[in-house]
Amino acid sequence: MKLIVAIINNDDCIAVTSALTKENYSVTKLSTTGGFLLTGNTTLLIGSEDEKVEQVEDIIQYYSKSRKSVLSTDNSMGIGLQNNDVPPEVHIGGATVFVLSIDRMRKF
Ligand code: 2BA
Repeated sequence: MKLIVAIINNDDCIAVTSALTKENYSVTKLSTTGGFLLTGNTTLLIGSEDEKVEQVEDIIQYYSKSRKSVLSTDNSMGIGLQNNDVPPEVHIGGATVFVLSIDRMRKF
């Protein structure tokens, strides 16, 4: 059993979750914030059998698009934006996916 933790762009959330639920995966959606840009993103939790992890990753990859984000110099934004060494544009990957081994999953 694995727990897949996928950080995706808010704009891809509907497409990714729709595709996963269509394939009968259970998904929990968390509203999260990236620590660097301090802008909203979406974190999905997906419990999956080991042999289905690859299919879940393929779906996430297919529906997640990489983007460029222009950095604001507004000091009210994240601490990362106040660093003069930071380039004016950052590449945001389509999705960042962690796969964790789970001892067991139980539902009561
Ligand atoms: P943020 O932390 O807001 O990062 C947005 C983008 O800014 C990153 O895209 C990366 O291109 C750039 N970036 C992040 N930290 C940086 C730094 N210290 N210096 C220069 N540029 C930096 P992605 O790598 O595609 O990450 C997108 C989002 O995924 C991140 O949003 C964060 O919420 C999450 N994430 C990515 N890697 C992670 C990790 N190793 N652990 C936890 N969360 C991660």
